[in-house]
Amino acid sequence: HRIARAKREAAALVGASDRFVGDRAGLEAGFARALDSLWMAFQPIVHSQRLEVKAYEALVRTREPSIPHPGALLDAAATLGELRRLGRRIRSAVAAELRRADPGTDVFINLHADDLLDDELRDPDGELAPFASRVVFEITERAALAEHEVVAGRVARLRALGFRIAIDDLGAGYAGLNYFALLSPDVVKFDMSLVRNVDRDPVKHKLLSTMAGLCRDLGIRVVAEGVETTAERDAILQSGCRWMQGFLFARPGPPYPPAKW
Ligand code: G
Ligand code: MN
Repeated sequence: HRIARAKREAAALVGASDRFVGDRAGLEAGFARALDSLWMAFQPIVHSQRLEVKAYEALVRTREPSIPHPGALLDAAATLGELRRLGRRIRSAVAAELRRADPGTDVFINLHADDLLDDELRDPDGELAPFASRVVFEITERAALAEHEVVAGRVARLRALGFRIAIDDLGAGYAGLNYFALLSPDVVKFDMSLVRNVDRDPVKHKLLSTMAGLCRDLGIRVVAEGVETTAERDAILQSGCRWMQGFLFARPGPPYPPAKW
């Protein structure tokens, strides 16, 4: 019985690795096509009282059907060990847009934890360096960061080059508050899970007000993400957060979508 089970397990393992090898070639080809067809969508970040577009977040998109959304693109890059290549391609695409047509606002760019360890990121001759004073790198608390001293050193170097740092997706349910101490962020973005129905949820409202107050005391700017309704917008304003992003104002689109109210 034990031998039979071992054989079954061995067969399953061999089968699985065969499948992996087959898929890998397909994945590599799909990923290469995704990189070739990569483009950047932009979504406005608005000051919802002054009705001004304050910044744009750059969001990666591809035209490759086998990699239908940014999450799949990041998964493919992680599986293939190509995260840094993807990060470079994204930053290069943003820089190309800024050279082609400069929105004249700040631009927020998502970093993967792995990008922080890429030397290209802190190259003073890098493509984004000329725009450093207007670039804010978003670091999600979803990503596990490397050793904290390493991260702190890399972030300090980015600051020395003039870049700013944002904590992305705060409140999405991952470890988070320690990132305040680690990254000393210039900006904090509240996750849309905190924003959704905040007008009808007193706990979310209290959380947003408290976090917005803490950030104000620390001199950190706050942005509420994923705002979809005017009721959410008004509740967020009441909580003391003025900068917002979401479908209510504009969907992400080719550079540079205007905002509506
Ligand atoms: O993790 P990050 O905050 O970078 O994710 C931004 C994503 O959220 C983008 O893919 C964008 O398309 C999406 N998004 C932006 N605004 C809204 C919104 O109002 N509602 C929803 N459901 N998604 C949004
Ligand atoms: Mn983001």
